[in-house]
Amino acid sequence: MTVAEDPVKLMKQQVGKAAALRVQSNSIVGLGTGSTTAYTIEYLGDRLKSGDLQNIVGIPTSFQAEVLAKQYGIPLTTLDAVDRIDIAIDGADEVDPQKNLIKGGGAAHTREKIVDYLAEQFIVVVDSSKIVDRLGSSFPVPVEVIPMAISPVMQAIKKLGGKPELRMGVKKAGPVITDQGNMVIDVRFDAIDDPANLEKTLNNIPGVLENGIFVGVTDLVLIGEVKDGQPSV
Ligand code: ABF
Repeated sequence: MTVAEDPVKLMKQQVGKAAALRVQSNSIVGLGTGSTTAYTIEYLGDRLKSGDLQNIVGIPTSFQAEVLAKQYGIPLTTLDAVDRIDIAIDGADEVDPQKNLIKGGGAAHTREKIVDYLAEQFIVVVDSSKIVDRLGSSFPVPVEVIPMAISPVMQAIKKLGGKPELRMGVKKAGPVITDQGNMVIDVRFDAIDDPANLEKTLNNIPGVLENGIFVGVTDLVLIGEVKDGQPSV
């Protein structure tokens, strides 16, 4: 008996593959984090193996992306060794009509923002559930915070009208720790009318390293969806 493939998984594979097909040989590629971008990384490895793609190097946006890239045979480099990033491909948690994003569900938004903003072309790969009319509708804003500043940062966020919650690990055994050794506060806002201003305001709070609001940086959004049980991009 054949087991039907999960349509959501198939859709993530399709949209991740569609992004990978946009990478040209001799490129420096920002490698994003998350389950959708994982398929992009896998397919870039397949293209290298088949000879369809030559001579690319990746800049990972997280330890997870680094491990996947090594697993699929993508050579890696660092920002010290390159003078440009040709294309970055990454996931997102929310995308608004202006292509502004909330990212950071994977607690990787600090390195993602560095790489994604440097890229000549930044492509976002999402499933249709991530598309919103206004940021903050369904996903909180992740804020990476230096551990010693958790309490004052939470107080400052409450004064802004946010509802902060320290992100705990899978079994709530303790807080999530980022690749930088910091913690993440997830902040719900009733309405984010000016994401550009909120991004700056949050990052100006002493103790905040970076938040997951990405404004005016996305060049292309590839949206996967499942129609009649079939994935499409
Ligand atoms: C990462 O990908 C995060 O910024 C974002 O939260 C996540 C989305 O992951 P998925 O593709 O698994 O939905 O870039």
